[in-house]
Amino acid sequence: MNTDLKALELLFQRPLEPVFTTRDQGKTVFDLPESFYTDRYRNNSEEVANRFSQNVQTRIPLRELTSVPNLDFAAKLGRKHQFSLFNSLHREIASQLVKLYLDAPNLQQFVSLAAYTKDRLNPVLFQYSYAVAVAHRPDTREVPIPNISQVFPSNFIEPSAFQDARQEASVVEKNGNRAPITIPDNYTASDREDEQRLAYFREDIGVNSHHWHWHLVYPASGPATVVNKDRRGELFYYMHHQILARYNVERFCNNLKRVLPLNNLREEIIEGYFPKILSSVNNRTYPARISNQLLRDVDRPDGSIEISDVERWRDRVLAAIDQGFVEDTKGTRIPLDEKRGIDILGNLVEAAPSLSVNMQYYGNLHNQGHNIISFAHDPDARHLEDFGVMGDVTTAMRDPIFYRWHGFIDNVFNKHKALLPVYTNDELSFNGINVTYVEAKIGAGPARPNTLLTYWQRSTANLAAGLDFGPVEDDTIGANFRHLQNAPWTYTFNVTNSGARRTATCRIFICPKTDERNQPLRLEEQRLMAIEMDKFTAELMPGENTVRRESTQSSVAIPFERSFRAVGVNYQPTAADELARFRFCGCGWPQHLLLPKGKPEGMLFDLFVMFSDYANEAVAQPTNTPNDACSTAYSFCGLKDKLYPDARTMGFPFDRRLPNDNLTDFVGAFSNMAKTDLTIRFNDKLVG
Ligand code: CUO
Repeated sequence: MNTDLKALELLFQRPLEPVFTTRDQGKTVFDLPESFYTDRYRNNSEEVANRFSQNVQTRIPLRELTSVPNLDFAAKLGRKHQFSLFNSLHREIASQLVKLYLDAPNLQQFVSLAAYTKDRLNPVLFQYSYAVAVAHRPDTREVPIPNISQVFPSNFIEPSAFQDARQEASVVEKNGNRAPITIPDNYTASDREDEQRLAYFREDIGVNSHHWHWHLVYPASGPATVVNKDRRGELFYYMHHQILARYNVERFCNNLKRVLPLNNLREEIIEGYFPKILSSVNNRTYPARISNQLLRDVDRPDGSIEISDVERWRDRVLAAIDQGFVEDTKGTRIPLDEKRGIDILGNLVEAAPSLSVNMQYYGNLHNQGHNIISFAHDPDARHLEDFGVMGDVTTAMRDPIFYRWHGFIDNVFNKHKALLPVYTNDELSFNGINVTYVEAKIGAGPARPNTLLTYWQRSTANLAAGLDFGPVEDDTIGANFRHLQNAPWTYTFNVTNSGARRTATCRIFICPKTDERNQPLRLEEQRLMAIEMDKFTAELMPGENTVRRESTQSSVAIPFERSFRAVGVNYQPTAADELARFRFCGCGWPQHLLLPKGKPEGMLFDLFVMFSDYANEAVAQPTNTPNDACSTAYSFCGLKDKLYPDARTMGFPFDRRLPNDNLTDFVGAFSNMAKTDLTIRFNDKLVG
């Protein structure tokens, strides 16, 4: 790897330490031009440089900047302030910064610019904007972007465990055998709090880093090349819709009823949440929200929001949905039709300023909801408290209120979808294709078909990239934590093709059959909680076909190693294809949560499969470069630098109303579909 690319990689390490400190386990240091030192160190830059040069093996010289940027635009966000992508001011600052990085004329200047700006900006703002730039510059494709949990581990780890890490790091010599630190299983609440039953899902490190990664791949603000991606508004709807479907099903598994969408911002919020994690920038705990908190207007130095604003935007968006069109700034009506309607709505509801058809009128609904909720504990800043976890994409999914707010947002989208025509037979069928058998079975042995297993597992992930304290010059501090796991399985489908060879898209979903009280669900309820498990193309030869697919190949999930990739040069493969795989790979649902937990006594689901005609669904890509090796979780994350690979609307066929009342009739009416009962059994033991 050339030294510029290596320099970029090293700039992700030790986010809170000055740029002149050593990186790469003390082996590497940057040779900085005098002008790069901030005022604090400028007078003794030589001494500082010497101090960090001992035992160094590699020095990476950085060039002078051809033009020194004016960073005044970022001055409003102090170095010790929390940074939030939901805050319009912060987002605007990040957007300018991303533009600055993308505009750097060449790789050397980009490296210098990043190194120069790093210590002059809020560290989270820097890491975010820098990661967006690295992900989008054509000359930085080989640079792996570390997982956010590795850059800012304190946002993910219970602080007492964090303290253990400091101790372990200072006591045990580097390269000695440091014990992994253990994150306790249930640390945010006791079982008096019903919502605690879902803590394993909400506080999962993989879930939260997926969410952060998704918003990194699909930022709402910034240069058009970064923001204006194919179907990003629709994907905003769909990725969050699937999170809600999964969360609701997960609630059934734990005998809790569906999420109550937060339709009324004037009602007390029943759910309290005490996050017990530390802010990375100022070492304070994220503020808590007590139970039965009332939301109030926010009036703070960096922005005001009135609840009535949010209500007005909500009513306008809902009215537009009822009317079937939105109006742009010139008053032109844009229909919310079957294909583009959801994409327009996604960008308008989120809202992405440059993509919303009329931000002035439809406002900033989703983001400002996050903000009002995140300041519930101190809406006018009289206690000088920062935002709670809802204010940050890194941490929002930990809080039960996330799902109530996004439940409301999802309902808005679902209202639009429910007004579209029912799918017709033509749209749903695939003539000549008959699915005769469906099975999901664990492993190759004699396991019982259609019974899948979940259990607890403890794993260790390396979170050392962000441990920038004390004398650590090592990168081997592991965090050991418990998470749900599933036993891998194989799908088998038998398909008869009575015509010529066809290419099909195979779509696999699981739908809950009953609610938390064991009452059967109607198809209209089931379809809104249908969990996408996989989607892939299959060749169907004339006659009998057997289609097999492994659960680990899923188009929604990424493997554990990718959710928790170790970073740093030691881990980096050298072969080109391996290196490609190592790139920006963190977006994707964690494989260990691919399957809902189920119940100890077994919980019944419908396993649904549909083969549809790929000829109607194929997307012609503008270039025929092969897919990026990381583009495997394309259902949720799209393909890197390409168009979304399925021309159907996301969630097809469950995104719209269906012609039947129950799933059995629906599947019975179409030979290209089939279903079977699937049992998910949860073994309440720690395995492996
Ligand atoms: Cu992902 Cu609200 O959009 O958190």
